[in-house]
Amino acid sequence: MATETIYKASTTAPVNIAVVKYWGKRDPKLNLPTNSSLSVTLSQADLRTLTTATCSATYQGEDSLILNDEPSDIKGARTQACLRELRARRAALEAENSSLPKLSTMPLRIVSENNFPTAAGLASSAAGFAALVRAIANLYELPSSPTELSLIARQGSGSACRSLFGGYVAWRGGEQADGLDSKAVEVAPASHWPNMRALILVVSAAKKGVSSTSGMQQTVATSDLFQGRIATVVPAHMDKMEAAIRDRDFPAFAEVTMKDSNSFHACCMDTYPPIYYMNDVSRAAVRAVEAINAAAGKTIAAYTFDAGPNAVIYYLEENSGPVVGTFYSLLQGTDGWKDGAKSYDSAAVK
Ligand code: 2P0
Repeated sequence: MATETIYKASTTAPVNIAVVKYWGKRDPKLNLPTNSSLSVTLSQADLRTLTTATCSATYQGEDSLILNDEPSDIKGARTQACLRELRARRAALEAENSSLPKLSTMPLRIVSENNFPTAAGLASSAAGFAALVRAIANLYELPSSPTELSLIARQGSGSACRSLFGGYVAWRGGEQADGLDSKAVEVAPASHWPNMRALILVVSAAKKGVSSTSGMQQTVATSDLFQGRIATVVPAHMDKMEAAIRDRDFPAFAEVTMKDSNSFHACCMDTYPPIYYMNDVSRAAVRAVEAINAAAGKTIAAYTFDAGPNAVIYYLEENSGPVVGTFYSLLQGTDGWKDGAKSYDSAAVK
């Protein structure tokens, strides 16, 4: 019988690492940012979330979420906002076409897993919310483009809106109070600059001391430096970064990447009380990149750091030898560099 059918859809979503950082909300409820941002999507072969969504009239009780084999909270306001939006879109389709099964009224069961340790200190919320939104959109057969889905994923986690695309992705911050212009767009497909690579150095797998959500709100409320960042620094970085990607100009890409990371961490330190995400090993990684570039006589590596001490080093595949090899040998002598530090070498845009 049709009522016993279990409807099912699966999808994967990649991790993205910003080269112009999102930090600051102008509307915490709708998750609207103070500034635009831009990221590079990492290869799904290395780092991705796989999510399966099912629904059935035979399911009892409420919606449920299993994350990496553990029951997880689905009641959070952010997850609920995504589910509400997806259900409303499905209900609209069902209202237009009465022959469609009423999936919008059925309990959802969502199962999600990462192919990298959640505790690796890598941002998992971006891939997680992107996969959740796309899996349910597929289940509901919504005729939505990645950009339309980015409007929903953004409400789960800001950076998630950028994980609906591969390649080089901008999140246009937008100006409207309703957030309908705050969405992700593709700047260039992966194939445009396919030799981009990312080396991820997991300095610490510990959960971060100050969450991004609360850290960025403290920065918005207390940092004077931040006002300059959103007024002039980020708009200039967005323009330069889009030109660097268009021209496949690695030195320009690298300079903006490193300066934007520095600007973001400077604003964290200018937050009152200050927020320190980078540690001694992070700083040693900065110096190692500087040494690699000095030895090469040109910029062949770029560092960036998110809301934690882990380093992401961007470089081009043809420079793997001097970048990856030298990076490890330079860090070996660093205090705090532990055998436990792990790295993922990922095609950034496959
Ligand atoms: C980014 N980060 O652009 C920046 C750089 C961290 C540093 O996006 O509150 O987890 O869920 O919207 O997306 C981390 O912030 O924050 C982040 P919420 P999210 O990748």
